This record gives sequence, structure tokens and C-alpha cells, in this order.
Amino acid sequence: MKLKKVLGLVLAGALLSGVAAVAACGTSDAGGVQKYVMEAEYINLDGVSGAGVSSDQSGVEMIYGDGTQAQKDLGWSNGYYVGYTYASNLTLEFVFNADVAGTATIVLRLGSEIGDISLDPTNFAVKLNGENVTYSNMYVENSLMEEMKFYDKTVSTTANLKAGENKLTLTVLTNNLVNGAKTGGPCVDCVIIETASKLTWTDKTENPDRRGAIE
Ligand SMILES: [Ca+2]
Repeated sequence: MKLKKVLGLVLAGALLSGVAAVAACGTSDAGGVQKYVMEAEYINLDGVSGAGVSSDQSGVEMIYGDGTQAQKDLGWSNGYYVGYTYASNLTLEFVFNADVAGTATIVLRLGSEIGDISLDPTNFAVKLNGENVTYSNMYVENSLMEEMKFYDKTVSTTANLKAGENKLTLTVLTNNLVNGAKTGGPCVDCVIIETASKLTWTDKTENPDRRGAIE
């Protein structure tokens, strides 16, 4: 009897915290603006050819992390991120649908393992539906792959989403970010979009498990 009561309380507590969590990541202000998180590890990485500092990786092999709690605790959204972006014209494509046209704030969650880097539109292009998003310099501090620190960088507060399909692309342009000599890019954890438009997309949640498979 006593045990049942305790269990009941624990369950009630879990339910309450569950409700709180849903509310926290749902509508965040009176204007109906919602925050959407698109994980880099769940986009279509097929055909994306990456390169690393000590090893080259492509496609889903560019995903780093195991989705562990420890990795989530490091601040990695969902416990994975995409690295090995050190190739000219490497493009990560985030495709989503908006129910209606509207404006959006776009935030990139980025890290670096190639030293402290400064990203700008000349070495790292951000485009929405083919149009350049002109952002100001993003400084990203160095960290180790296994202890990657991510920083939220706002690239636009006035992005125009169209009704229907939208495509946000991040492209590494030829640069000398690696030791002042070779093309480099950031590690990408996720993209955060805040908008009153209702966004939907399909996550390729199978991506991390496809690593190591011979295809
Ligand atoms: Ca992530």
C-alpha cells in the first residue's frame, strides 16, 4: 500500500515535469512564435563528401557522437553533431515546410576543432532558398571533438520563409581556416528556427545507426 502511494507520487511528479518540458519547448511568447530545432545529424547526408583533419569522412560517417547522456550533458543537442566539414563547397541542406509565409530568426549551433575560427560570408555561406543570408562575423572557439563546445550564432532575425518548402543551406567555401593553409569549416550541432509559421520536416533518425554499414 505504502509503496503504491510512493509510486503514485513519483508518477505524478514525472507527469508534471513532462508537462512542464512540453510547455517550455512549445509556444514561447504571445505572438505564437515557436522554436524549432533541426538536428544536423538527421538531415540527408547521402552524397555529402566531407574531409577531416586526420581522417576523411562522408555521408552519415560525418556524424560524431553516440547520443549518450554524457554527450547531451556537454551541450550537444540530441547527443550527436556533424563534423568533418573541411571540404570546398561541402553543403549541408536543411529542408522544411512552412504552413504560411513569415519571418524567422535563424540560429546555427556551431563548434570548432580547427582552432578559434571566424566565419563570415566569404568562407562559410548561409543561404535561404538560394538567397545569401548576410550575417556578421561569427567567432567560434576551439575545442576537442570528444568535448566539443557549441555556440549559438544568430545569422538572421528577419529571414523570409515562404509557404511550402524552404531550403536552408550551409556551404563551406574555399578558405584557409585550417592552419591558415587549408579549407576548414565548423562542426554543426543543429539549426534553430524561431517563427510564427508552423514548420514541419522529416528527420532521418536512422542516420547515426547507418554508420559503419557497407552500402
Ligand atoms: Ca545535434
